[in-house]
This record gives sequence, C-alpha cells and structure tokens, in this order.
Amino acid sequence: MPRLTVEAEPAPLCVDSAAAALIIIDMQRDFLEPGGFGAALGNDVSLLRPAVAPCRAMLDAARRLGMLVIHTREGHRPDLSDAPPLKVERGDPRHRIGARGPMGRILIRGEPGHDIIAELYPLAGEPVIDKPGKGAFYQTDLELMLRNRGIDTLFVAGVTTEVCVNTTVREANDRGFRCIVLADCCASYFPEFHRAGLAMIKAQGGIFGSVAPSTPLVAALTELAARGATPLRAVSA
Ligand code: C5J
Repeated sequence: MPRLTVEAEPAPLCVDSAAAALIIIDMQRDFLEPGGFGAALGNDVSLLRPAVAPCRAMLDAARRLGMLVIHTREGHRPDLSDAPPLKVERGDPRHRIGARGPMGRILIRGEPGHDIIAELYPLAGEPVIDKPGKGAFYQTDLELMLRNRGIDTLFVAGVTTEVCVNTTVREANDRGFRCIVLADCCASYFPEFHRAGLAMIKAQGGIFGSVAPSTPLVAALTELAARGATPLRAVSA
C-alpha cells in the first residue's frame, strides 16, 4: 500500500494514499473574482489569489497519482428554496444572494459566478459537490461518497479558511475523517482569520485535524506517481 509521511502539525502523519482524497472547497468565481459574492460583501477578493497556484500544483499532483479529487461549490437553487431566509436577507439588498451582478445572479447554481475558476476547473469524472451551506457534509452526499470509496483522510484546500474550510473540517472530524489542511492552499479575506483558522484546527493536539504545507506533499505525491504507485483501491465493477 503506498504510504506517505506528511510533515504536519501538530505531529507528522503516516497516510495511506489509497485511502486519501483531495477536497478543494469553493474555489468559485463568486469568491475569487470581482463582482461576485465575496466582493458584494465588501471584501478584497485579490487576497484569495495566493492560494490558486499551490492548489493547482496539488491538484496536478493528485491527478497524476489518480487520487480522488472532489470539488465543492457553495450556492443555491434559482428559486432560493434551499436558502435559509436569514442567509439571504443579510447585507445590502442590491448585493444579496440571488441579486443580479456582473457574473449573473449571486451564488446561484448555473450562473457564471457560481462556477469554479478556470485554473482549477474540474475534469470529467471528478465529483463536484453542490452545497447549500458552509460545510461540505451538510445536506450533501459527500460522506456517502467517501465511505463508498474507503476514504479516511482528506487533504483540504480552498476558501475561505475560517468559513467553509473550517466548517467542513469540523464536520469531517466529527464523522471520523482525518483532515490535513494545506495551509498555503487556503486563504481568507482576513489574513488574521486565516492564521487563527489554521491555529484552531491544529491546537490541543490537533483537535479538529492537522495543518501542513503543500510543497513537500506535492513532491511526495509526484515521487509516488513516478514510481508507478496507484492509490486507487480496487472497486468491483
Ligand atoms: C463564505 C466560503 N465565505 N466558501 N464561504 O461565505 O467560505
């Protein structure tokens, strides 16, 4: 079984790559590009850009190895029937969820802004989880998908560190999945929240999970792929 040592905090981990998946949270135009949901909330969306290149390197490495890659998108049905009124009613009515913006209706499934940024666009066959909330397990089939494939470890990337990344990690932790959050593959509109979000995960012996830099992991995955290791567990046809 191809095993990896991950130099994570609070402690190094030994991971069975066949039981690991990469999950990329909400790298959507609505959060990363001007005119979307993130900008409508008054944020400087350029603060999320530094996570894109490390995410791409990690995505390429995972794909080379054949590791399961899962993408998530936060968003709602066009009729907003899956959006809690409290969430919709927050903020300036001109820029609320469902309002029209330069990338279509804000945070609505099927609109250009809801889509994943071009640099990290999913390949055919990579599951995309559409989630109505911050956590990727809430009202989705993510848990079923992971259990069916024997996944016990998640490499977590995406935005924003303290919102959808943290919520997903906490949900995963409660369900018994080990999370390794890739620090440089995550970002926040608030640099101090990014730092605090990572610190909260790895504190107290890794109370929600672990935190690691992506570069050594990308190198390790690349080496595994070069050795011809296949991380995919056999699944019956
Ligand atoms: C936010 C997210 N920030 N993907 N969503 O509302 O973190």
